[in-house]
Amino acid sequence: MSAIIVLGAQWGDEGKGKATDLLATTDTIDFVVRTSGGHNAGHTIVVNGEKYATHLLPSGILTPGATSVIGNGVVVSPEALFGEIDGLLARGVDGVEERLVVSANAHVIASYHSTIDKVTERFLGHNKIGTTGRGIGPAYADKVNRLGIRVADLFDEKILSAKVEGALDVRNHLLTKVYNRRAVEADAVVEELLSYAERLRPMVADTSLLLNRALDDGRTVLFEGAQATMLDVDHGTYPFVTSSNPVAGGVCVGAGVGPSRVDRVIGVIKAYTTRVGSGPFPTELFDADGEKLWKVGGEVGVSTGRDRRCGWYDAVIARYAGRVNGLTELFLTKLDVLSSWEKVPVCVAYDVDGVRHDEMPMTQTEFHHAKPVYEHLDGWWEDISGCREFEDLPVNAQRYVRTLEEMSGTRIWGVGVGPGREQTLVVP
Ligand code: 2SA
Ligand code: GDP
Ligand code: MG
Repeated sequence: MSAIIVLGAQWGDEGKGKATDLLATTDTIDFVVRTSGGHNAGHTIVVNGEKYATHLLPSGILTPGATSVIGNGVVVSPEALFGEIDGLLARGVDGVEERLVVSANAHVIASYHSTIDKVTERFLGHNKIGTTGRGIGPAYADKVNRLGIRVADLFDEKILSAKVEGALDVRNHLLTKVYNRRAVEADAVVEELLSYAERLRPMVADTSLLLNRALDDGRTVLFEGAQATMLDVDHGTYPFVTSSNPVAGGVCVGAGVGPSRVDRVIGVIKAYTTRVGSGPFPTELFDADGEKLWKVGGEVGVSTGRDRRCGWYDAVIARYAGRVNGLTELFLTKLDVLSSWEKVPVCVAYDVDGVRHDEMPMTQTEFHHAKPVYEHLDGWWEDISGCREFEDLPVNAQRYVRTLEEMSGTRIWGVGVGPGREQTLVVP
């Protein structure tokens, strides 16, 4: 039995898609499972120079022989799901629907959720979260408010109509009275959701049962995180977070698998830091270095095309992610982006109003005031994208990895030196 969690250790876009894909192609992985978030995610996989992006689908959909699972903790837009499936089929990826299983208990994102997401952001103005506008927050809010629609509801028109009407009683009040928008018609929503039901039906199952049985049978299950630790609704930079729990504990909830079954928890972390959307970011750069990281790293959102904010590596965040997730390993990506700096600053602590914090401050107010305390590590000039062994790296790049490992408190098992599947080194 082997259950492996791959999750984001920073603010997302660390290269989880590549890490998942790499594991799925080097080990025999039977199931790749999404457990939180929805089509707000954007995971890039580069296979033989060809680029794929998955959003709602697990990256494992590109691995022949692996079954992809959308767990109960995910919020599913049927429109986005079939759009993504059709996109892959059009590119010649075979058997997508046959290799996909969707939890009957996953919640559904309907068009009114994205409408509410977008108007709420407009209403918030300068205080906006910078969401992807995909309806993620409103769908999770309905779930917690017990106003949600679950995948299983699409197969019973009577129940579906009653639930949509119940949800819209509440949501239309907000739309018409607070946001001054037109009410959403329940019939149109029901009709739209029913239009997906027959195509969806063969994929729907009790995914918790499926995964637990698979683990009982000694199969290997890879849980692919979406978003990241610092975007977690409990452990992230609240309220500038997504509305789910991307941390390791959330994986168990979102899959219906107990924590005692998990063998490895791998945190994917960039050799620097990025963030998309609003919220505090202590090591953010507003100078030529930030511009260079953005440009060389190609830091543009995979789902929305938004520019990502860039900054140096933050070891305080790495330690925090190690702690709240119980990380067993780190996978360090994009080391190649750092070639050609004389010195590379790394944040080792924060200065909060004159007080040094070696660990994450307790409150968000303190975190908003955190100024990075840097150590400056020696850089390197060589292009490392062709390196395939750790020893092939320039000495200063090796030292950078070893120092990050020490500062972060978690063993680094792999390093990415380019977007391709093969551009990876194993750290001895
Ligand atoms: P939401 O839409 O409610 O989840 O937004 C809330 C916050 O979560 C952030 N968020 C993300 N951050 C990084 N990457 C994400 N996925 C896409 C990508 C993002 C894109 O892979 O590039 O294309 O813009 C992602 N999804 C959500 C979001 O920026 C808000 O800060
Ligand atoms: P995810 O959301 O964590 O799966 O990450 P994204 O796909 O949103 O963003 C990561 C980006 O970095 C993608 O464009 C990847 O192709 C790219 N990438 C991943 N690992 C590496 C690496 O080691 N080096 C470089 N240069 N790019 C990488
Ligand atoms: Mg991403």
